[in-house]
Amino acid sequence: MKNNLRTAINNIKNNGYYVLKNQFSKNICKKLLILTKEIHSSKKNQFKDKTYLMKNTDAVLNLQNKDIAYIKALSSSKVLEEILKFFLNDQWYRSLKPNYPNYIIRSYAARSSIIKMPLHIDSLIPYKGNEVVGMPCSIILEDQNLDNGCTIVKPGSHMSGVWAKQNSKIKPIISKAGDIVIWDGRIWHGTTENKTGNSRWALVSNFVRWWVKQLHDIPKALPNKIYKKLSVKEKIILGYCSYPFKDEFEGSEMKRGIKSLK
Ligand SMILES: O=C(O)CCC(=O)C(=O)O
Ligand SMILES: [Fe+2]
Repeated sequence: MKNNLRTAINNIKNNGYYVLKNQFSKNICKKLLILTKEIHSSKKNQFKDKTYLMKNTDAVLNLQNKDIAYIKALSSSKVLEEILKFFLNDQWYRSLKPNYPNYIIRSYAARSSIIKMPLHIDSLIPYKGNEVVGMPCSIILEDQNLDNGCTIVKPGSHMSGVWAKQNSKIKPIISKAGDIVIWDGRIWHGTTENKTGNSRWALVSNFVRWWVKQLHDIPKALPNKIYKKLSVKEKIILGYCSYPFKDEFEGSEMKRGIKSLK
């Protein structure tokens, strides 16, 4: 295993998070930032039912439906793919070779901080043990610091087996545009308040095991013109090899291989 991959994996195991530095060029970050700001301020971004954690933030949901560039950003970092395969690939998923991912994304949204985000976990339940069910990733589009709503974590809390407690001693993650911040979904985390009046955009995806329910019906909703541009790996991570069939006449295998893809 390469040194940088081993360092990332050990940090995630021990502390619950890691920052992958310089994964995107300034140019790509700028393009994604402009695109995100445009979509966010357009009428098309009005949506229903903002959740507890998202109601007080600026957000664009389901980035995979908006522009292929968001999907290419998710799949372009080789080291990220190796980390995710290490933690999230199901070794009993035999119809895909181990060099393919078999994990999927649960959600993919752009987020800019306003008020502080309460400490929470993304893993749906807290539990102890070595198996990881989900790993959120934040592609940083604007430098983050204590004043503009950076991500904060309680190191080691992924192993606590309990729900996040507010007023915990936290560590700010100071990151730069182009970095990817990745964490074990069990870690207690949130953000500081953004006091600057400027935006703090990041693209937050939640990578999960193939059997976790997606926030929206990602395979059904993806525009065909975007589907046509996807690689096999991208189809897998959006859920096309493992979404539930309608009934037994459509099929019964959930862990499908690439031959099942249209
Ligand atoms: O925006 C961030 O830094 C954290 C986002 C987050 O924790 C979430 O969306 O669940
Ligand atoms: Fe979160």
